[in-house]
Parts: sequence; C-alpha cells; structure tokens
Amino acid sequence: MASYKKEKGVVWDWLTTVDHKKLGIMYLIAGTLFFLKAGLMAVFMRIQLIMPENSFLTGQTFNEFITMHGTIMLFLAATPLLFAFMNFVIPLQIGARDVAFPFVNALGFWIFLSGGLLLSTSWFFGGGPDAGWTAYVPLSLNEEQLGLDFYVLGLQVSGIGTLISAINFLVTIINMRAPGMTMMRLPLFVWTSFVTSTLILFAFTPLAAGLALLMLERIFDAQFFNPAAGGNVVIWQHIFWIFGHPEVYILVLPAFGIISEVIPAFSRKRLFGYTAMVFATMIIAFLGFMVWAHHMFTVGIGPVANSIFAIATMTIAVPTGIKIFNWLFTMWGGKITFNTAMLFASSFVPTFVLGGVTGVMLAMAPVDYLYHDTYFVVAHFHYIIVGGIVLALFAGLFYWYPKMFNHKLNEKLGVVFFILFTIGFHLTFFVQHFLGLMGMPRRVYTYLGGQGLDEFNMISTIGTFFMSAAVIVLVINIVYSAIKGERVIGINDPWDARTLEWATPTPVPEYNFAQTPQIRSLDPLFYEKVHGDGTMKPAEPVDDIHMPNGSILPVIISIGLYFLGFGLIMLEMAEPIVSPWIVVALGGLLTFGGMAMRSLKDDHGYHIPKSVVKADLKKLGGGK
Ligand code: HEM
Ligand SMILES: [Cu+2]
Repeated sequence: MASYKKEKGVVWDWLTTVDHKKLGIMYLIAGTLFFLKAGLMAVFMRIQLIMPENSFLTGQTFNEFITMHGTIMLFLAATPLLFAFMNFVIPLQIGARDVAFPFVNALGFWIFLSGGLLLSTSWFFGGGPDAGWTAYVPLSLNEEQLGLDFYVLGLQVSGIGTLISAINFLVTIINMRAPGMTMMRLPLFVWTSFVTSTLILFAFTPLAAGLALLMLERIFDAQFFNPAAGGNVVIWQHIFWIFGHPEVYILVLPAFGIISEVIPAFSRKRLFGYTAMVFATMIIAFLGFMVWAHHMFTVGIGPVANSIFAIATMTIAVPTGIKIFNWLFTMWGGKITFNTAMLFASSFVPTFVLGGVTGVMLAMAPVDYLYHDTYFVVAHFHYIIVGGIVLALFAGLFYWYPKMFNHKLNEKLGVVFFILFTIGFHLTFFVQHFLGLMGMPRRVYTYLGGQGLDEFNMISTIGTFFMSAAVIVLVINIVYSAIKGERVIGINDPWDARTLEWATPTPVPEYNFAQTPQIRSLDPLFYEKVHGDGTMKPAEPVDDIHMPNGSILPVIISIGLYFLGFGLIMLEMAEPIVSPWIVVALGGLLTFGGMAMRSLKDDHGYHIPKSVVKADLKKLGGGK
C-alpha cells in the first residue's frame, strides 16, 4: 500500500520524523528519563537528611544535587512532559493535520535534548553546577566549578528549543484550526497551551539575556555583576525572577488545562464557566509578570516596592480561585467515574489549594522575613509543583495514554500507584511546613540533632520512599500494560469523551483527519453525539493529502549546538585536549551548515494519494 513513499528503518524513521504525534512520544520518553534522574537525586538528598549529621552525601555533592534536581525537574522534566501532551494533543484537538511548522517542531525537540545532555555532561568534568537552580551571583561566578558553565550553556541551548517550539504552538493555534473551531470553542487545554506559549515567548527571552550576561562574565571576564567595576549583583536576581516567576505559570497553566479536560470527561458534564476559565487564564498570565520581586522581599528593595509586589501577588489568588470553584462546580452533580485519571485530577484540586494558601502566606512581605529560605518555602513550591503539575501530568498520562499507545494503562495498578503516591507526597512535604517554621533553612546538607527537627525529617524521608515505590508501580504498569493492557485499536473514543482528539481513529493515522472536520460547537464530539450521529461531519471532500518530508537536519543542527556550547565551556578548562575554538568552529559548521542546507534546498513534501486515504477511511471508519 505504502508505495507513495519509501519505507525507512525504525531508528531512522524516529530520528528524522517531523510528525507531531511521534515527537510527542519522544518528549514523553525524554522527559520521563530526566524525571527519573532528578527524582533519584531527590531520594539521595532525603536519605542524607533522614537523621542529623548524616554523612551519606558530602556538602558539595548535596549542593550539586539540589541544583541539578531543581534545574532538571523544571527545564528538562516538567516542561518536556507538558510539551509531550501539547504536541500530541493540540493538533488533534483543533482538527489539524500537524503543527504549523513540523520541521521546526522536530528542531525544537532535538535542541532541547542536546541542551539537556550538555547540562548533564557536567558530571564528567568535575561535577554539576552547585549554586542552586537560581544561580545567584556572586555564588555562580565561582570559576573553579566548571559545572556552572554547563548550567549556563546547557540552559541556553535547551532554551532555544523551548522557545521555537512555543512559537510553533502559537502559530499552530492561530492558523491551523479546523473550520468552525473559533477561539472561544478551543478546548481549555489548547487555550492554556496558547497562553503558556506566550509566556515562554516573553519569559525565556529575558532568561536567554541573563544567561548570556552570566556567560560573558564567567568565560569572557565581563564585569556586569561586579560592584567594584560599576556592576550590580541584585540585577541578576531581577533578570532571573522576571523569567523565574512566569516560569511557574508556564508549567502550571497547561496543568490547569489538563485538569480542565479530565474533570468534565469523567464528570460527564461540560466544563463549568468556560469563558471565565479562559479569562482567568489570561489574567493569571498577565499578573504572573507583575510579581517577580516577591522572591526578593529580603534583599532590601524597600517597603514601598515590597508592598506593591505583595499586593500584586495576592491578587493572583482571585483568578486562581475562580478556576478552583469552576472545577468544583463541574464535578457538582456530575456522574463521576473515579478511575485513575480522575483520582489524580480531583485530588489535584485540594492539594493545589494548599500550595496556593501557603503562597499567599509567603506573599506577606513582613512575614516572609520569617519564612525566607526555610523549608516552608520548599514545602510551598513542592505543593504547587508536585501537587499541581505532577498530579496533572499523571492525570493526563492515564487519560491520553490510549490515544498515544493504543492500549490503556491498567486501572488496578493505577489506583495502587495513586494511593502510594498520595500518601508519600503528603508525608514528605506536609511536615516540611513545620520544619520551616521551626527554622530549618533550605539548601543545607545536614543539621544538628536535638533541635526538634529529627522526627519530621525522618517522616519526610519515609514519605519519599513511598513516592519511589509509587513510581516503581507506575513503571511496572507501563510494562505490564504494553504486554497485557486493554487494547483500544479500532475504538476511537474509549472514555466516551467530549473533545475532537477522540474523533480520530486509533491508532491515529499519520495525517490525523482523512477529511478536515466541521466544528459546530464547544466540545465538538459530544455535540455530534447529542445532535448528530456521533461522528464529525467533514468540511472537505476526500482528496490527496499533503504531508511534510522527514529530515535529519534537526539532529545535525542540534549536535552542532551541543559542540558550540561545549567548545565555549572548554575555554574555561585548564588543559583542554584540543583547542576550544576548533570545537566551536566545528559546532558552528554543523549548525549553520544545517540551517543553510534547509534554506537552500527546496523541500515540497509529498502527497498521500486519494486512493490510499479512501482505503484507510473504509478500513478505519469515520467516527465511532
Ligand atoms: C517528587 C518528589 C520530590 C522530592 C522528594 C523532592 C525533593 C527535593 C529536595 C530534598 C530539595 C532540596 C531542598 C532544599 O534543600 O532547598 C528540592 C528542591 C527543589 N525541587 Fe524538588 N523534589 C521532588 C519533586 C520535584 C519536582 C517534580 C520539581 C519540579 C518540577 C521539583 C523542583 C525543585 C526545585 C526547583 C528545587 C529547588 C532547588 C534549589 O534550591 O535550587 N522537585 N526538592
Ligand atoms: Cu514567584
């Protein structure tokens, strides 16, 4: 059948693919591996803290683990895991055949990965960065620690990938919607992804600028942060948090989006207050840029600035509260199915509220003098990050898994996973509120006994063991379900859900929709179930389908960027084996050569002939 294009080997196929569904799966795998790596570091840190004056890790290793754990979790685990769902789901939910720029999509993935690997290479050159994920100067100017150069360049490279992927999502959502899919009919997950992409656009650019300054300072002896030369130390904190606070919303908004898909699907009700949800998302995003100095209350920016930022921060509770109530009202009176996805989605709500409440507590500038840099902060942001983002990721995983992999995850193992994780999570992080209030500082590798800290630290570490057990159950579930899980091949809509991705055949053909669907309402599939025959109406006749060609250039361009970054880092090495500039030149050649090839060689893609599309339609059927 597939004579219209050449058959390729499996590995080559995945290396060169520009298919948003395959890239989604690749993000999922890469993000999961980074998640496991950073999770393991967390376990090691908690083992170190299980009792006073433990010597499991040295202080130096502990600092490196803190920094790498935080950095990896945020940039290389949470972001790509959300991108996995955004990639897989957005085109399906808006009725598109792919993203706007499939090549750029592949490029974004490979650049993110090469940046992540560059950061991880630091382990082979004297250890990871050790100045915290915030890399405050002057701590991060320590020339001895090469790991900090890997931090600067690894994040710079992976940030380029994240940035271009976000631009791609923006263009996709603006331009690629099927007929009738107006902005106010977009599923909430698409809306939140759209707003998050905007945030990435405006937040990753200051980060790139900040990292560039730090690179110039570290490698080329600039003096931006040196007060003796007219520089300024606090400026780094401003630049970093102008990126850093929006970063929290970059992660949590798509998580809100996932929750807003899962709760209606399993409550068998439309999302309550759709319009309010959309505007609350935008307001949160806007306010997210107005509050960065709440991380700097104790720096000495003065009572006026502190007050303004305190009040701005507290106002974010309003749109967030709107969302919380809307989720509750969606469940209210619904016919709720408590499967694993819904368990995670519904437990997200109270858990996230707890993180939000401590957030408002931290926003009170005078009281922050008490909390600042204590375990109270660690408890707060893990309630947001794990209790919010990670729970949503798990909900999304169980929800979209059948569409992505053609079988469901096992529900029994899923529930065991949920229970273990929930127990472990609260054991680990709830007691840290008390540790913080009792004065235990964060980022310390040990503490003295007999200060009332011993028991809570013990409990916290035991909680981590529960969470580790939970993750092992999840891995078992994935393997078991791949072999024995309930197959959904030929079943388009296993959850009896509402949105358009469930109108595509399972497995999803590479072109997604044989005919672009006509959208008649919000929750388009549900609408057709009630008002039509349960299948989407086509908006076009069956015809040849234009598809983009795969390309190896994204991989080559990304390898080039790895070497460009590595070469610059070599400038800081005492005795590099080859001249750093040779490595920089080689990297530049690969990157710019790859870009030139892409620009100079025409690539018109190929067509899937009408006859093949027709045959597929007959075999796979239209809707349910
Ligand atoms: C799920 C289990 C997790 C455990 C047991 C855990 C544990 C820890 C520990 C022990 C620290 C060091 C605290 C300190 O001394 O300041 C830490 C810091 C941190 N964690 Fe986690 N963590 C987990 C998940 C996550 C996730 C999912 C993310 C983000 C997506 C995350 C982001 C961070 C960040 C940003 C820091 C601050 C790093 C720094 O101070 O530079 N953590 N975590
Ligand atoms: Cu903030």
